[in-house]
Amino acid sequence: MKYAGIIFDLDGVLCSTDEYHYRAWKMLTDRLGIPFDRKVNERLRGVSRMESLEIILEKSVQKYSNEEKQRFAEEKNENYRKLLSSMSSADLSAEVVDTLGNLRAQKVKLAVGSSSCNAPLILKKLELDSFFDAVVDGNDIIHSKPSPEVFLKAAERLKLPPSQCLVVEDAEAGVQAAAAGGFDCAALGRVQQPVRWRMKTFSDLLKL
Ligand code: B16
Ligand code: MG
Repeated sequence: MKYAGIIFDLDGVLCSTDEYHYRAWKMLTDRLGIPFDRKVNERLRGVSRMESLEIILEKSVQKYSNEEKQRFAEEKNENYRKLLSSMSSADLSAEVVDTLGNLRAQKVKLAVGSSSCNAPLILKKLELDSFFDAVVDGNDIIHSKPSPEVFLKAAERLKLPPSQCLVVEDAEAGVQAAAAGGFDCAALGRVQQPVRWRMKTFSDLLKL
């Protein structure tokens, strides 16, 4: 492993909560009669809750007040947390568990860099809450991805410069954030932008 530290995105990288985000927004948009599909959902990856709502409302004929938007964001989050309620360590794939264990054995410092305010709850459910050397999430930052803030804070907590850390992402916003912070990035999934590494599967990290 050529990197001293790895900063993992959470939703869509360590676990499949990206699907729950989609379903939670879909419940809200169906109720409001706003068109919402997986194509729009791709734009929400890595983006904060309120910014996600603004993207969704681009397709709304009706205009809403800030108070209404606040309530919609809360409703989506309630939907999301209900979907998270049955989550457990069984939702972590064996591949992720084995790969994290292997990296830890190689003494690579490991962090989470997520835009989600629900990251502490998810890590607890996955029984990963005391596994990482650092966790930076939506509660710790002012600017969501594509700002590099979340990754810069994670690197700082690992006591490593960005040049020695790899960011692992599934989102265009996350890849942009990594580049803006001076990090190499490994991308999972349908990311279109150029990245240093393209992963087919999580354990590809062990080939770097
Ligand atoms: P919450 P990540 C991001 O997490 C999700 O990709 C994005 O879809 C979501 O809107 C954002 O967290 C905020 O999440 O509503 O739980 O605070 O991919 O950066 O781990
Ligand atoms: Mg993600």
